[in-house]
Amino acid sequence: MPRFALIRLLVLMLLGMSGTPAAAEDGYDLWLRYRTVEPEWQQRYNPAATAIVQQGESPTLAAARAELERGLAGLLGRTVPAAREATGDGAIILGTPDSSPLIAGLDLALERLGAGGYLIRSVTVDGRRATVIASGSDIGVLYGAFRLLRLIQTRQPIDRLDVGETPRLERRLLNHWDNLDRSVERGYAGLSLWDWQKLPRFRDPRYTDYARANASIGINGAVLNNVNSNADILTPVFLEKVAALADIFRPYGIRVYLSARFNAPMAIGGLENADPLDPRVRAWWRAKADEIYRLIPDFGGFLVKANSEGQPGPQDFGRDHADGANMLAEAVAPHGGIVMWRAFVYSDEEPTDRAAQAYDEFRPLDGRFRPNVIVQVKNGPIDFQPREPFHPLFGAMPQTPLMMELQVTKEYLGFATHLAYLGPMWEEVLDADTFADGEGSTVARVIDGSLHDYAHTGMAGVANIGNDRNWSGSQFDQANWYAYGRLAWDPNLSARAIAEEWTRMTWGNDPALVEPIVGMMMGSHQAVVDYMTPLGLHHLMATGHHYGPGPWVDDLARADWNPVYFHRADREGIGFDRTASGSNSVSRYAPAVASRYGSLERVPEEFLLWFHHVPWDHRLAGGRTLWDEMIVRYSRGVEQAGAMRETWAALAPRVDAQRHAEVSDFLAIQQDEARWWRDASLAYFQSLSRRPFPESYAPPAHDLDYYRAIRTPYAPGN
Ligand code: GCV
Repeated sequence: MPRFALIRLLVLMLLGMSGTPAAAEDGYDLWLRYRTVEPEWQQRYNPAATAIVQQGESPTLAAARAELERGLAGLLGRTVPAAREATGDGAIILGTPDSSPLIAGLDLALERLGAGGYLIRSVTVDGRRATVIASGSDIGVLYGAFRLLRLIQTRQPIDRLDVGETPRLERRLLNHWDNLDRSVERGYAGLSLWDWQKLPRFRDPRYTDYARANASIGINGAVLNNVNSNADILTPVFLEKVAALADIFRPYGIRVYLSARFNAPMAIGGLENADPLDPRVRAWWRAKADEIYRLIPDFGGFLVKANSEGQPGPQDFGRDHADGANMLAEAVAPHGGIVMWRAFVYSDEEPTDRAAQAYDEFRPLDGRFRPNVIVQVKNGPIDFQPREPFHPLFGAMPQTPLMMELQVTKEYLGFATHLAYLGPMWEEVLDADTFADGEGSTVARVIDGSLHDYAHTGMAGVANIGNDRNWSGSQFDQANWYAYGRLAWDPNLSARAIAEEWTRMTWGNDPALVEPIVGMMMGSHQAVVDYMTPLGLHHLMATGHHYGPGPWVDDLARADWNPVYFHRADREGIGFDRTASGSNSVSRYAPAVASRYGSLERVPEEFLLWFHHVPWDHRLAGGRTLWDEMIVRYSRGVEQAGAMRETWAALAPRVDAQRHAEVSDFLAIQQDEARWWRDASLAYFQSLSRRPFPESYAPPAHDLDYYRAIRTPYAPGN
């Protein structure tokens, strides 16, 4: 019997003796479960939560009060009444100085908190002990309410509080790649949440829960439709639906944005061209912006994918990205809107390495964008691969605000069934030093604006949300939504601290639960890298849907769509030479970074094959040959997947049955697919390296033809 099965059996026997675990849950409540705290904590919290005192009224303050009522009722197991005045000890007083005389009287110096910032402090009001949640803005109060609840959810004391926080980034957005027919590009969690057919009349209560979840982590904007966009979203019929969603999200501080199709003036406007310098085209966009703002006064602005993967753009009319972005920026500027112009571009006419193309196209445009344009750059230079070095544009555009785009949905990391917590991957890129302005010029400092004094700052996360009951397609993918929001609030947070916070709120506070779950999460990203693309390999997946391995693929129309283009394996070695002897895309980094990445001796091993073509027998720092090291890493990834399964099996007594079973099944899928990735990849690479497997490492279960013949045409998300 395999070890995990044995553990599971033992656990079930144990359960038989000790009763059943907590009631079934399906994950709908996310990290806002508000399950009742243990009696000793109830006793500690009770005196500090006797009433919820709110003076003044607004939809956002009402949302804050409602969340406190709901959260405290669940956590403390009793109703905490709402009141207008604090009449005894233990009131929670929330509001702004403008709306609450009580808060105005406390003289809290809230001016120093920036937009959305809040203060939670234990105070005495007229001799009575109270906790104040105060902010200069209603939305700050809502963020503070969620924070107080989080303190209780994670079992922190709340009797002597002095917590102040302000989001470090201005725009903290989700990008939904949702189509108007409710399919979701790279979505693994069911259909789009937006039920366009029934909007605007039917306002699904789930929209409010979506807004609550986002507000709880500080997300303040949502781009509702796919960047591969359909111009119909800009027609009056759809704008009414968009306005309905905007109305629902507004109390939660979430503004809506839309992906604009660049040739919309032709597609829905009857114009003959979409040239950004044509006065009729400019007038069309201005009128369209006016129409949108009449319906949605706080509309955030446009996101644009242009001249990339077949999308129309200014280059179709002989213009450049700045011309295109500035035209849209001009249209939304009078209303306070912004344009997020994506730098994910690569051209089929361009013979240079894809890793250099965005840099080569955008860097010369630095300083040419209007002030309300932000250029949106993916974390790495290729395309959300399991691991990429940071994008060389970070640090290279001091006069243009850059925001970072992360992919929360796991297109290249095992869809929703593989457990891969992405916090460590994002932390790695945020901590990377661009050396743009000497040592310490981290990517985090580029995007929080402190390095180049940007007028706008932001982060975008490609959402992993759909209409599955558990929202994200799996219980653990909720952690990626959560971690994304927390890092967008503060890019300096640690991935481990976020994992712990999320675990406590999502699974429970028992250390016997928290430690193993956080341990699994923290090792999970490296495990996926190991069994899919170790040592800097990238873009090895099957075509189209990107499900499963396809390192042998060499027949696609464009060279740089083929895995063989990226790994360049042959009889001699493997890897993409991006140094001066190859594509030289390493030269796009600042000299200190370029010299490190460009040196075979000094390049970090995790990026070895990203930057270098290396002979199979090259010895790595640990003493193994490259070929042997690849086998060790691929195998290590599979072992780690198995270890996660065992860890999880042992947690059965401490986790509700439904969620436990779902995660167990998914981990089994992950282990099988990890083996598939390892075996298929190594069978293929061995056909080129012609080297044996080191002793004690099993060869692939099947021959190469077997893996090459696997077809999965109906894999989701395509
Ligand atoms: C929305 C990758 C994905 C595409 C996606 C594109 C992008 O190529 O596979 O589905 O398109 O990135 O970010 O624009």
